[in-house]
Amino acid sequence: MITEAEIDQYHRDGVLFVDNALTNEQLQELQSVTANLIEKSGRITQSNDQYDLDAGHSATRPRLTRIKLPHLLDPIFWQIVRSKQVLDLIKPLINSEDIRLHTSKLNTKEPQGGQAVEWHQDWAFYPHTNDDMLAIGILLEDVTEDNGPLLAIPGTHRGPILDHSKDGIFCGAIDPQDPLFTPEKALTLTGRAGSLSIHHVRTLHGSAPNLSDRARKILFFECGAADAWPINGNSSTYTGMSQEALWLKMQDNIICGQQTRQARLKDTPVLMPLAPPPDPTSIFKVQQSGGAVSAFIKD
Ligand SMILES: O=C(O)CCC(=O)C(=O)O
Repeated sequence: MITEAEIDQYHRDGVLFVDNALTNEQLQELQSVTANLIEKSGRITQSNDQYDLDAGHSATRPRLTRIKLPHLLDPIFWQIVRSKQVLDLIKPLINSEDIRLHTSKLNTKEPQGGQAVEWHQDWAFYPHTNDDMLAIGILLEDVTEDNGPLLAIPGTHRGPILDHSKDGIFCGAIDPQDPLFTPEKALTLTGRAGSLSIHHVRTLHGSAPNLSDRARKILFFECGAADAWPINGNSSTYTGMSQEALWLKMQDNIICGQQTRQARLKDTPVLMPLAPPPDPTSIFKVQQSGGAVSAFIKD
């Protein structure tokens, strides 16, 4: 069960780390399903709607940056996000009984070079009518300083949304020269497999390349209060849908409680993720095609 001190810490810092959050059985099943999905990716040679391939990918040695929308690929992912272990943590943080999944992704950083994720705020990609939203990051393998841990800067969820554009194009990353960027204050979210991190949708975060000889695999569920409605023009799961498709999808994506027609409006800073980058299909493609300047790799 989450403690009052952890709830206060989340509201103060916009980030929380919970050791050993899953049971051994949950972790082992996630690891085994993930290993199968990665093996299957060996059959493809180009990124598609399930996999984002990394340089050097081959049938015998699959290298991925991401398994996309894993909750659509195997029932275990829904079981985990709806489990008591997860709901007992997120309900008090979102402060709602009605919670909807925004999206899921399983980010893999392959040994010796798995890609960096440049510093960003998730809210810059998908602003909603209110910001009672967060990302859960479940560690599927041990995460250490040298295999590309998630880094997050406490308190940034209470500040502005920094500019995530380059030459007028949304590039999904802040400028490392932004005067409001203070990487020296970042927390490094390392821990044992089965632990998880939670960061608020406005918390500034990123991660360095994987320099170790061990893969780094983190399963992310992004979710929020069901009365947070996506703002048209954002880059969300719901972009470009008919009204009917959107309404059905929102109901399908309910984690607990119900989808409401109420949209709760909160005064939050919003910068729309426009103009769109040439390839908006994943954060890696947004950052590459939008021309993001790396904070991790110096020329
Ligand atoms: O995988 C990571 O280290 C960060 C992932 C992330 O922030 C994202 O995909 O939005």
